[in-house]
Amino acid sequence: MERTLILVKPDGVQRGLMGEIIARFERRGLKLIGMKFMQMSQELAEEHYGVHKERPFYGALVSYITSGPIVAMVWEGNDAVAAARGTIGATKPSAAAPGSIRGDFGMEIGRNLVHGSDSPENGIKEASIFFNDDELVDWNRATEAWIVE
Ligand code: IDP
Ligand code: MG
Repeated sequence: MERTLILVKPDGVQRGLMGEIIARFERRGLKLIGMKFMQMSQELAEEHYGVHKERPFYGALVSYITSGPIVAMVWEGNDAVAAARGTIGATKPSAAAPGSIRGDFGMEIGRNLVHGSDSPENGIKEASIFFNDDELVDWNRATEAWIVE
């Protein structure tokens, strides 16, 4: 079972798209196991985006992600990482497929609304940066047998 860290970035919150974005993952069939509304600190942003430290857009990326509140979530499922990346769409919203979150709501790479982990290993790692074990919920979903064979 994979886990993916999903963030509704500050533009998604400010534009009133939290519910819309969360609904996409919920309807897809992923299972929510953790959620918080929070403001990312500089330290957390640098830890989360440390892999991009040498990229020219790093400074702008850290100020973007810390510019307002976000929704942090952990979603679980078979192939959760790839499924969520499909629901999110390509990094550059103007090139993202219609029907994806970025393809439906975004125009620019620096305002691309949502984060999703890029590998199962990073899903586990990123979830643990944002959530303690006791903040993740083990629950039985009533519809499970209609989503998972
Ligand atoms: P991803 O979010 O689709 O996984 P990454 O390549 O991991 O994309 O980049 C992380 C984030 O950095 C992107 O979501 C976007 O917000 C930002 N970013 C990536 N490339 C650029 C760029 O060329 N200019 C500005 N921001 C960028
Ligand atoms: Mg990435």
